[in-house]
Amino acid sequence: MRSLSVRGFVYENSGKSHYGHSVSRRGFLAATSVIFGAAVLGRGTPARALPTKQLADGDRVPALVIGSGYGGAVAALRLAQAGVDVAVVEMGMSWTAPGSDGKIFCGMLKPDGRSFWLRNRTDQPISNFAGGDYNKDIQKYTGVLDSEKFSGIRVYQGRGVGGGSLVNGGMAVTPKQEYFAGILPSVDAGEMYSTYYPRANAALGVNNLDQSWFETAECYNYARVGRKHAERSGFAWTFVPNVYDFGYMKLEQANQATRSALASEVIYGNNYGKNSVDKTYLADAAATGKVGITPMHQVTAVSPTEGGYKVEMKQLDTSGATVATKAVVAQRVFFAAGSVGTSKLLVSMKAQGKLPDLPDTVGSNWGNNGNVMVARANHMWDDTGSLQSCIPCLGIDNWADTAGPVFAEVSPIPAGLETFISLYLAITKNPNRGKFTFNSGTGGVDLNWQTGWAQPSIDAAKRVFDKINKKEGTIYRTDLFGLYKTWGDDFTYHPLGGCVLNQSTDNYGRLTSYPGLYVIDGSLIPGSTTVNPFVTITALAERNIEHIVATDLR
Ligand code: FAE
Repeated sequence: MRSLSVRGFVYENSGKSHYGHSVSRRGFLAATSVIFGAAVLGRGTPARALPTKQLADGDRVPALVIGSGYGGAVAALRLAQAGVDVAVVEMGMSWTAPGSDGKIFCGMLKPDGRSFWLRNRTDQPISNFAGGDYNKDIQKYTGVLDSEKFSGIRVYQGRGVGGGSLVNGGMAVTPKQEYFAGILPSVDAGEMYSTYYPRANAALGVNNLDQSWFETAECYNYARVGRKHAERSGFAWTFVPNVYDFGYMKLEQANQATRSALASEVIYGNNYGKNSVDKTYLADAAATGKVGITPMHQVTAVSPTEGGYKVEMKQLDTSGATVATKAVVAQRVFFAAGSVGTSKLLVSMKAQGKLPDLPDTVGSNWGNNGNVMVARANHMWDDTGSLQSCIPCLGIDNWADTAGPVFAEVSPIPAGLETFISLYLAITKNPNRGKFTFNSGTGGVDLNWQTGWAQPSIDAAKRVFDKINKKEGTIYRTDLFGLYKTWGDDFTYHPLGGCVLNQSTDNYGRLTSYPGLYVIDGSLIPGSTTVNPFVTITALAERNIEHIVATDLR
């Protein structure tokens, strides 16, 4: 058994792992203590303002991190703890100031400009309802959720200090060890499961739901219906840990705390309850006094220069207009702009001759984690509830079905009224992989994904949901992802790959043709994690940065 101190708590792990997570009782208590500390802070008060330290044109910094999601937050904290001054550059806002309604984030039922990144109209995953377009006009603003459109697929991503952790469902899933070993065979899986997954889970503040509370909680009626239907068709299911504070959710359900998960808040941000990385890793990084965060700055170029790398960026205002351009010099640069952001930067730097020696594999091996969404229409006696927690808490685990592995989270439809709908986000084993290429005509980067490539995912999901429909005498809803469209097959929440570990980088994320350049985000993972990805992204970042600090910085 190994132990380590995380945020002042001793964390131990049992070395055992299973679907869900692997914490010993002591480790769990440590993790939940972290949670409750953070939750008390979050209750009724805006998030802590992280220190923003705007980079100035001509600055020189020892380390610069592009992006402030999971990979970026891990890099910032561990570099700072190793004594390195770190500049984090984030294109989105620092989400700490409340709007005119007193809230930092808007809810899903009344989206405004805060919801989407620079759009005049929302682009919701559930785009339609009962024959009507469910999207709404909004003010163009640097909102927290981006729906980035490529041919054949829209990729949802978080924008802001905290990256995807601001908008995601918080599902903190550790894949089975043998599945992980199949995805990244060059990584010592034993070490990942004994050291880095536990470290990530503890630092992220992962906690478990009280199962006896779950059995009667009004807000999880929809999950109990999803579980019942899975069980009746013979499918395994599992509870899923989360970074949302389930203790806080209990108070919401009991009307003793301001509602967030129970107030239709999630994909446009949670005002309370969720331990996004701005409240965990980044808060700890800031507390070292060695990390400055520069929000609303988008990195546009990286190229070698005397003393390191020139990093060019544009400063944005909330309309998306460029208000300044800056260039700084960094001794080391960590690409943590997410699978799409990092891939786009590297592919265009190679094509434009700024980093010509990057390997040809850069931009390739991109996947959507096999994402496909689907909904079923239940009978009137299977009401799913008008009050639904936006934080999913269980999944149907049919991954062992080699003819079509599926891990399907039972998702909420937080419409505020009874819909009798069971909604699922299925993660499947889809072998198709896309490639990012530079488009010299537009100056942008394209992705060659085709919507038809989702077919293996649909086929796998049908093996589960056709069976459930047959058993229950129910049908698919065809009105949520378009008109007469059953499958949400043209978008993903889980972009992965584009700069794969031990292929485009060395086995620790170094871009070896350019000493001092590193990749440390979801682009390292080749298209699939078999479950929701952020715990794996975080654990891999922990592994890589530990090695880099020990070998490159000492
Ligand atoms: P990410 O968190 O995306 O951070 C990248 C950051 O870089 C962002 O803040 C960008 O704004 C910023 N950036 C990009 N380009 C630039 C640039 N040029 N200059 C400066 N900054 C830049 O990357 N995963 C789970 O495991 N469980 C869930 O329940 C879950 N639910 C999700 C729900 C939604 C709606 C979405 C969108 C995602 C969900 N995910 C979930 C996926 C998860 O959030 C995602 O895998 C991670 O956030 C990816 O982490 P990275 O560090 O790779």
